[in-house]
Amino acid sequence: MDTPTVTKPKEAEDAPDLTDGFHLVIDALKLNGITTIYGVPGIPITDFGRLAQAAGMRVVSFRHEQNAGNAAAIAGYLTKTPGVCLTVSAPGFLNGLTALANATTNCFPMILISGSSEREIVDLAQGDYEEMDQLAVAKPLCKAAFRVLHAADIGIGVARAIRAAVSGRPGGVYLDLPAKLFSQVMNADAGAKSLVKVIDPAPAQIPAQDAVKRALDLLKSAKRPLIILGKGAAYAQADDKIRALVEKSGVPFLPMSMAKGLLPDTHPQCAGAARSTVLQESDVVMLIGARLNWLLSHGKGKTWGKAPKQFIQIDIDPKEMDSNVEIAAPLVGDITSCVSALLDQMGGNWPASPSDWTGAVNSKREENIAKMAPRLMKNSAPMDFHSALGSLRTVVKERPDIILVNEGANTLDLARAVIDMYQPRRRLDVGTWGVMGIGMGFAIAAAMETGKPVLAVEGDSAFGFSGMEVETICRYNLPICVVVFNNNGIYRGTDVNSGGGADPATTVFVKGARYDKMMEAFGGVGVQATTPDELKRAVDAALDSKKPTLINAVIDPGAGSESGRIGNLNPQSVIKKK
Ligand SMILES: Cc1ncc(C[n+]2csc(CCOP(=O)(O)OP(=O)(O)O)c2C)c(N)n1
Ligand SMILES: [Mg+2]
Repeated sequence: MDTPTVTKPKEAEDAPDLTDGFHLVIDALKLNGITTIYGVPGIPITDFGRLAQAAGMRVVSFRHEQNAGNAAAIAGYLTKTPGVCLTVSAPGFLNGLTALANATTNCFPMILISGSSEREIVDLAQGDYEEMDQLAVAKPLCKAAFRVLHAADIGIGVARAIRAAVSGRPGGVYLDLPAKLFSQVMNADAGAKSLVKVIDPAPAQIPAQDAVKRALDLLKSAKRPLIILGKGAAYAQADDKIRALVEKSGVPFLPMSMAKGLLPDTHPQCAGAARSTVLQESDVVMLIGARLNWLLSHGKGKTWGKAPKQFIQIDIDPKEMDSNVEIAAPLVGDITSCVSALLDQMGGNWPASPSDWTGAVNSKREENIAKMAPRLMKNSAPMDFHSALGSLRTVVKERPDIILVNEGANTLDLARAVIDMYQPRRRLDVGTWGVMGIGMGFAIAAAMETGKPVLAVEGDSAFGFSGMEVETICRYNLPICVVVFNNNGIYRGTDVNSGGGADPATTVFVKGARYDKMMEAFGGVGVQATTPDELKRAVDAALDSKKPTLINAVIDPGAGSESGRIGNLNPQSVIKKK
């Protein structure tokens, strides 16, 4: 094909090629392998989104920044490349900030890029459009925060954001881009040279050999050893090595929620169904990418029983050690390097785990599984949590590759216990904060980043926090099946207003609501399911068709318990309830 000849006017030929802030940010992201942006458009970043799309990036528009931020965060978790969320100034920035803080708490690498208003006006508090000192607001809530004022610094600014997000313990980074920066012009050659490709953004951190030896000596001395896998272990993508370590040691393992599936929940060493027993009775506990925070009762108290405990902890952050209890064998380094070093030093004839202990754990596990089995098989209407989850458990067993997103209270705690996972990084949930609202953002990014079908199991309250994104799911035609566990409220749908007035109780919603109609409003498939059989058929159809689907699963409003399984954290009034 002939190349058309374009005759430029003489002045244009002499003029140097130019670039600007818009293009430099796009080029800097692309140079570092970032190809997707999750966000909401508006001043001053509307054209940035358009230009990024024109430059071949995937720019995914949401209905609310918090959901875009959650999408970016989980994209970072799934890919080990920072997920990027793009927002407008002040209110858009604040909407995204919850997701940034949540990402930081959960160690997900994410960059929140927000446009901001005129520095001169903001700093003199003269009342600019969407005025806010966003950098100052973001700083305490994320791992690092940067502002770029000159186009020539965009390359460095983006590079710093990327490295801060993924190196060491990953987390959220804020990048403040004032409106004026986008239209700043510079010579295109100088602009290209100013960009930085981040070399080795998350360098390996090799553990000290004596620390490895100390850890192994302690593990070998154990009579009742336990390995706890956290989502840090899942994030590491060292799946084969971790499996080799667990199997070579023969030690029972307990997966934290998002580490489920790192080794299958049906693995003979999995102690998930004997959680209380192993926490109480173990004597040496090796934590791999799991923190001793509230989710593990801080490593002490009733949950951990009376038997004296010694901890081995693998973590990339030295400050994590002794955060709650003494760590007898700290192993500081990245998980891949630490697990490799352990495997190397274990050698070829590591002793089997004491069989009286593994035998006791196994029989407890079998006993608990047998106890739960009949509850999962009831085919009744309305469903209770167990019978509905029994269906979904079969779906995941038959389709172990799908991604499960899960939030709610009973809907979360019971799904975690009932639905076995078989593959790594297939369970995405409320994480360290137990935050509601991650559902649709996580589901959308999981579908986009992995191309796999997603099953989002949502409490009716939980779903409400991001429910408007069903439009986004339909707009991008994503293979997402949302199941709303509709029990008419938060925890239960049966509370009454104890003041006796006309207002409903604080925890109940409209009775008999039809969430399935929301999906239909945007062209997706809506289904009402009242029995476990109907539920299973509808989910299978959705996953087969890959069509955006929302199933309103009718759950007995009286079936749930207060705060799911963490009701003990509720403070109690000394004055008796009426
Ligand atoms: C951002 C946020 N707001 C509020 C809460 C408190 N909260 C915990 S669970 C929950 C909803 C539980 O109801 P639902 O999702 O319907 O689950 P169910 O127990 O009914 O299955 C709420 C509001 C929270 N965890 N996060
Ligand atoms: Mg509910």
